[in-house]
Amino acid sequence: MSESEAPESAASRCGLVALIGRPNVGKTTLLNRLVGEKLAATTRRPHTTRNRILGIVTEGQDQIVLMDTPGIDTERTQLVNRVLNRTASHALADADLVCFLVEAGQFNPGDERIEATIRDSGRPALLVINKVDQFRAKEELLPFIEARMAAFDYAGVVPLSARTGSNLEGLIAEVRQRLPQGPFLYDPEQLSDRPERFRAEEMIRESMLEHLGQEVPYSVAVRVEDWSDEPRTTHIDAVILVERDSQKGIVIGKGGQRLKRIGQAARIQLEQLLGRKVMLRLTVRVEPDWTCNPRALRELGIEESR
Ligand SMILES: Nc1nc2c(ncn2[C@@H]2O[C@H](COP(=O)(O)OP(=O)(O)OP(=O)(O)O)[C@@H](O)[C@H]2O)c(=O)[nH]1
Ligand SMILES: [Mg+2]
Repeated sequence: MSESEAPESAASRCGLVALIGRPNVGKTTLLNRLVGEKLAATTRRPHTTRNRILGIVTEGQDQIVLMDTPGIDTERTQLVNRVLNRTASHALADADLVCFLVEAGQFNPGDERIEATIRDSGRPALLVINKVDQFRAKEELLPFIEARMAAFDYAGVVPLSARTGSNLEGLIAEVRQRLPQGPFLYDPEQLSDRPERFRAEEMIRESMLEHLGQEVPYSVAVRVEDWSDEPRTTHIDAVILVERDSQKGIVIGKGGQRLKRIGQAARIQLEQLLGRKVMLRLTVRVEPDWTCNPRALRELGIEESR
């Protein structure tokens, strides 16, 4: 910290905290919980998160800037996956502290590779053991923790449940202790670096993934094309992008029924987000092989900007 900084910032602490882990371990659920608002989509499916998303938690003199990241999957080689992995590793490089999320009682080769990457990064890391609510044999958690501590010198271990919210305060306390001194990076009122439009796209995408079976892979994207706030209602036009005609048919469903349900569920979430009535119009468009196209990835905001 430079000596010219205002004295009132001298006591404050602020740090970048990366949420890193395999797909589907609950990183975004944890982010939304810690911030107290739904910032980004969470689903049962792996590869839900596509971008680095900041969530900001300010308590007293401390500001925690959480970086949610796409789940790291080193087995897939498709362009979109390479981009997602890169986004996660850049977040790791920028972090003051890493929260390495794993699922209680599970540690597979994917986790091992991520642990090795964290070790190589030289960043201090907390092992965050999520989903303890569904881990019945709680006494088995101890050997699990011991094995991890033997493998890597974690700064701390925090078992919690992002879904039920149990022991979130334990994580906050561990993180706060390790924040570097420095001025806040964001206004204390601010919760995210993402505009409402992004959050709206995430809610539509979440609704879509929840209403689709396994037949449409995660290669769907949502883009809000028009947004107008009128006195009583917000009108939102959004496009759902798929890669193939067959996928378009699946998203629309028989007689348009599925698309209608996707829209209804998303509208309810959007009305909660905006606190007003929403008219949502959804269209499905085919953009062939967008997950392999660097330009399309950039246009969708998936190729990161640092
Ligand atoms: N039982 C239980 N389920 C959880 C918990 N936290 C998250 N989940 C579920 O795990 C699934 C994945 O959650 P996400 O938050 O989308 O996981 P993620 O790590 O962000 O996944 P990617 O974005 O794909 O990397 C969802 O179905 C969540 O509801 C938890 O504490 N307990
Ligand atoms: Mg996620």
